[in-house]
Amino acid sequence: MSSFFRNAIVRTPCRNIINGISSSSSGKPDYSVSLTQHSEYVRALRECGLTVTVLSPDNDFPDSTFIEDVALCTLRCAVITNPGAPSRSGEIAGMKQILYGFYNNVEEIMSPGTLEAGDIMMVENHFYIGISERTNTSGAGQMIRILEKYGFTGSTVVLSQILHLKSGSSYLENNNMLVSNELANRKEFDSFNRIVVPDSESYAANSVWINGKVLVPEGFPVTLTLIQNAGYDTLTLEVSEFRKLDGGLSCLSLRF
Ligand code: CIR
Repeated sequence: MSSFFRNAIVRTPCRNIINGISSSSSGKPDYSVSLTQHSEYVRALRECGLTVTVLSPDNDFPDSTFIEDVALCTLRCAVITNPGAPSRSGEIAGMKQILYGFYNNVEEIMSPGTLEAGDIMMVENHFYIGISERTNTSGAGQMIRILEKYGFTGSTVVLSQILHLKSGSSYLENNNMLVSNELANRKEFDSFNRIVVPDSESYAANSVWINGKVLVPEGFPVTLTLIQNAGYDTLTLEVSEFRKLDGGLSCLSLRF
């Protein structure tokens, strides 16, 4: 059965976004264009039926618009993470109070565990957790124990090239999984119908299923067609400024 989402939390980009972490050579994001792209994103979330809570920009943290990384929001509990990037660890401040507005149960990942929730892909009641430069085995182990307390299960997927697990994969419900080549032949995902994104469009492996629609980044026509051919309604969004910081569509919201 597909998950149905009602809420999203986003954080407006801050002026300091130009100093966000980046491995790309495509230059710094343009702050004002990032604001426009972000408000289009919020509009798309609303179009998918979500009630969107928009948090104020936090100029102390250049990457704070990538709010997906600081919490995991499930249907039964929320978990505040412990980001592995030192410049992002303070982004969790204030999240507890915000999440208690939606949940009775808010758990936390503790050091030495690190975890960024871009590394977590929810597939019904199971959560795949990427072990990456940002998420270590202690963080993943803590997360799995927390999830088990709430009747969920979790397992790890060791990554070598991508930033986060969801930089290279997206679960589109109905057993369909969009994957980049790095993840296409992983035995962990053998049982899924894998839609493989061509290398030239690997960024589009981070697309987002929301209540029957799939949000796809603008400019990746092959992937868009693959998703449409699998039977989905799609919505494309320009996210060039977030891409300059290795961020994708999923990173910009918590959806639950
Ligand atoms: C970072 O390196 O942390 C940010 N510039 C991008 C985070 C992207 N988040 C995600 O994939 N969930």
